[in-house]
Amino acid sequence: MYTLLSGLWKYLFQKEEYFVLILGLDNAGKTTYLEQTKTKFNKNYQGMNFSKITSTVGLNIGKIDIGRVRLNFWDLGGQEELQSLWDKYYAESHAVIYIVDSSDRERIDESKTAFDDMIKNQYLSGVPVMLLANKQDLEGCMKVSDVKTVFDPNIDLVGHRDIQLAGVSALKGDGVDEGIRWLVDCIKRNSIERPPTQKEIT
Ligand code: G3D
Ligand code: MG
Repeated sequence: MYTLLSGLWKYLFQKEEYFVLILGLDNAGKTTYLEQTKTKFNKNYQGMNFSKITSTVGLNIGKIDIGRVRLNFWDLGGQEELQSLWDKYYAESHAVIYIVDSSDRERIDESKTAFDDMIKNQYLSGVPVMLLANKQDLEGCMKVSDVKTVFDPNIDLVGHRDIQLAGVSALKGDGVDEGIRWLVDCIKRNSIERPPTQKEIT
């Protein structure tokens, strides 16, 4: 009886809590993407004025609930000197969203190098990765297929995990909803390897 009741209690009041890292070079659009995600998934979230977003020095956090899943986001600063902090979060993370500025051809190789460093890290082994070619709304930006060409060569570093590349506009919100839902499915699939923490709804 106790098991039954506690099972019911869990079903009604507990969420499965996961942690998602948002990585990429500075100016890629990470904080804009987080704000857009919160705006889309949190009914009561008013959202901040996108033009007020300033460069992230420490860490932005945010959370959304999708059914019984709670995603906690960590949006880390992308400047070179801050990239060394990324790996402190790897062991605790259930997924990575890696954001590329498709309008910045000059830094695409730099972004790829940072991506390779991230993806080969043993503490992220098997963790789902969503690679986003952001700023697709800008005329003349690299197309998703161009970004794919740059990011493809070291695909063997990726290992056995769910990974997808998609085009988005964090500013306009295009592609945000579908991407997050894809990621939730992947996170759930990988939850035997990386279980969630259980949390009571507050
Ligand atoms: P970061 O957190 O990765 O450093 P930000 O990046 O979210 O602070 O965004 C950096 C700049 O890129 C911002 O412009 C922001 O408005 C812009 N940006 C982010 N996503 C998009 C997008 O999808 N399309 C376009 N056109 N711009 C985007 P400012 O001018 O404020 O520096
Ligand atoms: Mg930022």
